Amino acid sequence: MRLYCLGIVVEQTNTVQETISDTLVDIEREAFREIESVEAIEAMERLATKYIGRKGILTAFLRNITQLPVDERPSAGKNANLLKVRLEAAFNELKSRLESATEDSGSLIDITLPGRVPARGTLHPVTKISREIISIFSRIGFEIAEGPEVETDYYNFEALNIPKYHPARDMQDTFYVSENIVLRTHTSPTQPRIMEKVKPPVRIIAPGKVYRCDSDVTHTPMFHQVEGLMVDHNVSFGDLKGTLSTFINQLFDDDIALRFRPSFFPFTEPSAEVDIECVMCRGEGCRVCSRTGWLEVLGAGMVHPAVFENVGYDTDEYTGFAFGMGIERLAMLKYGIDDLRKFFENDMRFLRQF
Ligand code: 2NM
Repeated sequence: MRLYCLGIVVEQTNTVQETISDTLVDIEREAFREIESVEAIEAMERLATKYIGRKGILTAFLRNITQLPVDERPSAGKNANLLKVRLEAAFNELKSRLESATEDSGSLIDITLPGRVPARGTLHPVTKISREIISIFSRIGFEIAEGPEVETDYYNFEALNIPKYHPARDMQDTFYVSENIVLRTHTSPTQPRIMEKVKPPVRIIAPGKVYRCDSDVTHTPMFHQVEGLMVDHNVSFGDLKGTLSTFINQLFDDDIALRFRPSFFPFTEPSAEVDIECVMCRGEGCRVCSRTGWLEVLGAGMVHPAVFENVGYDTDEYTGFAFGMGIERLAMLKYGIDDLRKFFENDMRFLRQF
């Protein structure tokens, strides 16, 4: 006798019973192997039709049972029906799994899409130029010093030889927190704080925020300064000139002339205002330098003996120079920014350019 199952003719070499159960086992193994590789509903439905559909393999098997000896038909029919139940369950389970995968497909990650680049910030021009200034002075042996922005009257004024009647002490210029506490009006107070702690040689720059009670087109109540100080045996005005000239040439990446004009600061003697050759017109005269060919960017001088006495330095042994400058002003010149207010507006179109 021959059984036509799985589309192939199974030769009956063993007993009929063995052959039938072998065939069902083969059908089951083949069905589950196929089920495992199905990835789409359509393929699953074709598979269900193939095995348990009206013209399917299992249906054909059941129909052929009549060809078996009568006493073997019940168990063959029972086993075939049990297999049909198992396959139906498997197809149902597979179907719901495929359907939920389809519903979820909106949240599936398409790894072939180009990545989303996170928005990156840029350094503020004040940060950028501050780092550059620090880097230049570091290379010529200066260390970085920092002090508090909320400062005592003593360090902000007294230690720096700024007398009680000095206009800088007026409420119009200084933010007073209380009678003896101010928002520092310059970064200079950092210097007596350091000098009190360390003996010469001293070579420091003090960058940071300063505050003045002043606000118009060319003044903001907070701005940035860098002050420098060098104290040692035999420090001269010539050392000051060389240091500032080196600094300016490196900052503007060019050979730029410097001009020292006599001036006055309570904490230096002699004092000078330092102009640099206009970096816009190279001294020709333009709108930026008000047709003078020069830009005033620094204040400087030899540290006043009164300042040294306040910090306990021996004025017979040591001399020193100091200088100070506004960072926004240097950034405007270096990057060609024409309006101070741009630094504080945080307009992304402006900031992104740095
Ligand atoms: C300036 C101009 C000239 C200065 C002086 C000192 C100190 F503490 F050593 F006395 N620090 N900074 C100084 C000197 C600052 O800014 C325009």
